[in-house]
Amino acid sequence: MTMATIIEAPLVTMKGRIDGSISIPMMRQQRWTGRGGGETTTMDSQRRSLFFKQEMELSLIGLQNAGKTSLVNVVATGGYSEDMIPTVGFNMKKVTKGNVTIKLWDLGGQPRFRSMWERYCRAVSAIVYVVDAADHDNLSISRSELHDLLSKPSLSGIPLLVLGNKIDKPGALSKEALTEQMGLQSITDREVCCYMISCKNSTNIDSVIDWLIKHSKSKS
Ligand SMILES: Nc1nc2c(ncn2[C@@H]2O[C@H](COP(=O)(O)OP(=O)(O)OP(=O)(O)O)[C@@H](O)[C@H]2O)c(=O)[nH]1
Ligand SMILES: [Mg+2]
Repeated sequence: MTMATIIEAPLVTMKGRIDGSISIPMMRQQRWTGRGGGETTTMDSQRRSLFFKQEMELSLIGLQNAGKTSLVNVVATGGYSEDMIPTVGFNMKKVTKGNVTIKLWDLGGQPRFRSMWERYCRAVSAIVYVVDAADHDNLSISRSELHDLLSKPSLSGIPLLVLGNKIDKPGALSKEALTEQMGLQSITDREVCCYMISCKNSTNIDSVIDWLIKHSKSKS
């Protein structure tokens, strides 16, 4: 897997976000002007697209222990650890893949943080919902939290990527079973995609990255 650039943003506070003082654009494009002043006028559209920097924002949500922070780490650096600290509030990381910069809001999944999920999903290009596919006991809670979130009018139409994580574990659900138990077929008001992944073994992480890049480009 290619290495990525990570930029931490410790100055973004939860208070600042909640009171609206930090605005989050859905997508920004920055034109590369080249060294010579006249170069952009002679580029054909295909060449010019190579020099556009694209940026997208995503929110990662799902119950605690699903593997959201592990996913951020594996996408950003390929690194994986068993020894993770539960996310308190949220973390933000920027990951650059080619000419696409992805701003990832990694939200805490404990019950006390779930009420803020909606606020962090409002302006994103896609919602990534992570499920522990081997944790049968918590699937129905995960399903109802997902459907509650998607019922918010502010989030209508935002594409959804559901990731069944931990498929390295014995007893992990198949994609068909996860799709059924999470009620994904009943979601008809937006694009929905599902991959089964393992952060531990890096299974299908490249497919996830491809999906994310594709969705940043389709919005440009
Ligand atoms: N077996 C296995 N364990 C995993 C996998 N991904 C994550 N884990 C483990 O699951 C635990 C929780 O991972 P986190 O990434 O902290 O989960 P989280 O969703 O960020 O949790 P919160 O921050 O509390 O919402 C850690 O012990 C990880 O090592 C995986 O693919 N396979
Ligand atoms: Mg976390």
